[in-house]
Amino acid sequence: AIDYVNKIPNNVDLSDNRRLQRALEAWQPNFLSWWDDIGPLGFQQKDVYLRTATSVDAKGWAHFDYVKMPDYRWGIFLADRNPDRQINFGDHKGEPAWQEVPGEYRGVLRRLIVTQGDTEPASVEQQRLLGATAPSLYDLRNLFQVNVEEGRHLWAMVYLLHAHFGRDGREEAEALLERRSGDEDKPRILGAFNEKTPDWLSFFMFTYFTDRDGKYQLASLAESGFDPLSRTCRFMLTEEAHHMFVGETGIGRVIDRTLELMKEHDTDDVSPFGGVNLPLLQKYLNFHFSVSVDLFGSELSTNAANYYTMGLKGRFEETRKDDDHLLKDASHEVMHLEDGRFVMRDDPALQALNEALRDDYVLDCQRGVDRWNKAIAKAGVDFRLKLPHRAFHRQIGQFASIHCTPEGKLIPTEEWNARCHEWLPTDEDQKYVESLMKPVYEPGKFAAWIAPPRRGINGRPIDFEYVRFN
Ligand code: BYC
Ligand code: FE
Ligand code: FE
Ligand code: FE
Repeated sequence: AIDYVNKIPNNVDLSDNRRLQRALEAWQPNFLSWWDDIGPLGFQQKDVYLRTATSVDAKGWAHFDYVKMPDYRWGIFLADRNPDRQINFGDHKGEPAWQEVPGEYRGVLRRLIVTQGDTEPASVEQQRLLGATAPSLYDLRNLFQVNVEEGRHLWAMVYLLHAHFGRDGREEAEALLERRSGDEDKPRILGAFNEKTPDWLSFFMFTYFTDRDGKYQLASLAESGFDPLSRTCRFMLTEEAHHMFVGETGIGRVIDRTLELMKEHDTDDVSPFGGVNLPLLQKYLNFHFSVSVDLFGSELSTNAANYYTMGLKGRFEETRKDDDHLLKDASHEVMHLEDGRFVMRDDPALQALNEALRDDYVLDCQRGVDRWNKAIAKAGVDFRLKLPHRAFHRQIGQFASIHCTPEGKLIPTEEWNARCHEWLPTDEDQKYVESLMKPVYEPGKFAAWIAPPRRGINGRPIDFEYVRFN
């Protein structure tokens, strides 16, 4: 059960550890002032119909009620401990899972936790202005639900830093509140988290593609031999599912509305009617997919091999895989560029772990694209959305130095410069999307560019007052 009496809600018996409790209570006001400075603009004093965790088991952990965001009970929730848990891969396979940080891996583990933690507040910063242009109260509420949960994910990592990394950990926890998304001097650590999320189409793409990186990274960290990290990631994953739901259904609803307008006006070009054309949607998809695949790191990485061998970060669904979980002799097929052509080559599996995780991720991304395409096909429209080639528009890894089309045709830089506007959103495209972003705050009403959802939140009707403008 979760202790909500404590200033910091938790299920880790925080009140038994006075030192830790005091350290976290000292960090808490800094978190709140960060939230106040850079969290959702303009809605801090509104009542929002939010979900709060009441217990960490799969059934009925959620409680829904009106909350003002600064009063959201951010806290520390770890999935239940399995006392028999072992390390399931790498050099320490078969040993009992660590309850404390192994001294020799301290720096590496801290870095992994900091990198994970850094993305959470970054996304809140990126989404700060979106409340001003929400397409409905339903969407506004979903945005804020995602925001408060990303705030809680920061708490999850800060708890680990404070509880297990002493003074270095406390300093890193402060630094997590000091970096800023997109800041020239103090940027967030990973590329995608310094991009802008200026409009709701970007927000839905972000929650579909970038939060899904969260799913795959958290799932890999949930395999960690460091048990507290594993347990906190397991609970975070239950929250992550809603973020990806917001993305998939958000894009699906944009498509539904576009198809409706295409039919109604018997045209492919719905921009005169305030809709999002399918080719424009494809450009947004190309951008968000490419910055998100970058988040998996280089195709071949000694960092990744070390994380695995040390037992710190596993593979997606590690324990379901039927191999030796050491991978010293295993290989993995990786795409390379040779003599101007893309070829598949077997590489050592340990070095190729980033790429293997990216493979899993790309397959998962494809599933939603297939569902969107089904709706498009059903409407009798001859257009299909496609994930771009994985070498398209990359900044990280071996493809960062080349240019190729979304179909995977290598092209020289001059051609890229002349044609990238065909594949990525231009200033004009962004201006058009921005022109659609007019807020709709009347219960049950939706902006003209997006269809209503099939159902409301927690069994409430679609025209429920999800955010109260009191
Ligand atoms: N941008 O050996 P490599 C989420 C750096 S999302 C900038 O290939 P490695 C969320 C790399 O740090 C999940 N730099 O890297 C979603 C390294 O630097 P150093 C976030 C990058 O270490 C939505 C160098 O390049 N969680 O939760 O194997 C909303 C060499 O690269 C990038 C995690 O990422 C990049 N994209 O892999 C809210 C999990 N990629 O050492 C939240 C923790 C690489 O040369 N992180 N670099 O200075 C990791 O597991 C690893 O750090 C990475 C990178 C997979 C990200
Ligand atoms: Fe998160
Ligand atoms: Fe998320
Ligand atoms: Fe996330």
